[in-house]
Amino acid sequence: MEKLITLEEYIIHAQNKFPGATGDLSQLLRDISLAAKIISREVNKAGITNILGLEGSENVHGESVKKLDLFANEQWINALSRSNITCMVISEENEGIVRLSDKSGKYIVYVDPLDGSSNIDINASIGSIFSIYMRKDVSKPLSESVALQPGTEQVAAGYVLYGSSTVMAYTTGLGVQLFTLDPSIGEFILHEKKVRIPKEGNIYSTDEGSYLFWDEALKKYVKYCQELDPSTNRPYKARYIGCMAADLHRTLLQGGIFMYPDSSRYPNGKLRLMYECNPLAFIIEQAGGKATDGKKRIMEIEPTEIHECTPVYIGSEENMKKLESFFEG
Ligand code: AHM
Ligand code: MG
Repeated sequence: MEKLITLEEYIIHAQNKFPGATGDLSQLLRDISLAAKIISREVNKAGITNILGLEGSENVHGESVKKLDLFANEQWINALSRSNITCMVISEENEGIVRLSDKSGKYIVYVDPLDGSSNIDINASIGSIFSIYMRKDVSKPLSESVALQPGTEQVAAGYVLYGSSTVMAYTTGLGVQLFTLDPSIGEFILHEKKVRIPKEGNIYSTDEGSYLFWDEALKKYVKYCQELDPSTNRPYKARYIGCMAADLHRTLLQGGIFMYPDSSRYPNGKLRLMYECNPLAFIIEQAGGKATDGKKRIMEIEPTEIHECTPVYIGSEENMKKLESFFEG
């Protein structure tokens, strides 16, 4: 029988390859996995404990907040406060930065604690997305500007998907590792090392109901995806879960393209640069794919606000090249 490797074991093994490593990032990833396990447990029993449903308040973007969003946010902040290595957290659910008790912590963590929250009430997949940066200058007081770094500076990033099973994918810049939670023993078990996204896929993923609001080039590209041409595997399939972490997990494993464009309805797109697009761009690039805002690499965007939105096109190399050829005209 093949030996099972837990996330804990894998992290220690990876850390041992770097003789000078302090172990702080390893500890941070362990803390994150604790938040993931607690949220996973709660997501699974959400229906029974009546935790589902609207909380009644609105988040900083004017969207209604559900109970599970608040619970997940709390779990993330608690987990990140455990080890005194994170100085601040920026969460989709908090308008400003959240300063943690140890102001000397060397990491800054961005998180979308419960991505795809409109899926909560229908028992469809939801996720958490995280992105970790170094605090560059410890002498500077903690502020939004300290947290604003381009995605290329990410030290690690990943997501947890609460689907038919709970999976966690992360990267520290050395490929993407994928783990599956075995709830019977409460451990994430290594599922795949150095995951590679297929070079090309035949799935496109976008909210096509917004077609009328799109630019002509995107309309033409989506029509291209729907044309009949067996030599290029077309027509593609359309798949859209409405949870970016879930749509990206499928894209990572099966290839294809995910798009949340700018449009006359959302001039800057709807998805958040710092805790949705950058971390998932890091994952997809590490797996051999590409991520852009239609013009430039997502991870090279210089952020100006912690909650800013960006259009995003992300997926397999060949699908992205094709899309770009439509955008270039
Ligand atoms: P959320 O983080 O508030 O749940 O919103 C982000 C989600 C993404 O996961 C998903 O890709 C997108 O919103 C779906 O938006 P839409 O309903 O406009 O298609
Ligand atoms: Mg989200």
